[in-house]
Amino acid sequence: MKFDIISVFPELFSGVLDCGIIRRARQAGLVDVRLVNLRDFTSDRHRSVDDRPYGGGEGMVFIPGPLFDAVEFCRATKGGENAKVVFLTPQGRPWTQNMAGEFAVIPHLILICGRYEGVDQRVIDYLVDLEVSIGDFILTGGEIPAMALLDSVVRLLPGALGCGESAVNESFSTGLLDYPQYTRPAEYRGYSVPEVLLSGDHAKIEKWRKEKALEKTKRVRPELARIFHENSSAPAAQTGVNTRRTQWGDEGI
Ligand code: 4FV
Repeated sequence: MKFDIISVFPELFSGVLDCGIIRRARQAGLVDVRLVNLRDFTSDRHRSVDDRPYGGGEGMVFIPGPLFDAVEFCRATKGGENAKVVFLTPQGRPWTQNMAGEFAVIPHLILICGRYEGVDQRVIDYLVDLEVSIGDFILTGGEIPAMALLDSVVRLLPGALGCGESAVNESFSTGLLDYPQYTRPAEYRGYSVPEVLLSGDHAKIEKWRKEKALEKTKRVRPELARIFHENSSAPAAQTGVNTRRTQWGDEGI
């Protein structure tokens, strides 16, 4: 899989690319990430990438030229003619685990990281395939959202997660938040691990984990619990909406 990341601060990505699972996936050739400096596509001696908004108002806006040239460069140099262009913006579609799964099969992604008030609308209308948001809050730039997208996709690439890690049965892939995790020591400062987890009775452990996951989901994300309930109670044919069976089967809540 290929990523081109267009940014005025490509140096921000070094830490993310040179550590942990992403570093390993790059070394294993599972993913190829190229950082593209937007200023390399400017034409004036000030290497300007932004200008004042038409119609007045605060702040600055990315001008279209350098972005169009940078995307065409990415498309031209890596056989990326069918690359998908993604703009990270609070006005985008909320990023989800399902989308990470969908993106993990796209051969080539070009990510545009905005700054300031955003980009000229003609970039969005004529260059961008999808606008994506990582949440209803405002950051200083699109770089951190791009890192979140990259990280959540790369870890789903076959072979990216080592033996100790699994992308199956994790939060959101089951439709629920995760159940509580415990490890040694069984007693810490008087705080003990739930007996059931030390019982070795896997059916009882499975049941306890389901209850805990549901309990947490109902408390923290009631809307997810409602969807989980609808999905697991209504027969597949009737719902027709992501009727994937959860890991807990469908004996309902
Ligand atoms: C953002 C988000 C985000 C908005 C102004 C960059 C900033 C600045 N991107 N999900 N939330 N972007 O806050 O994706 O240009």
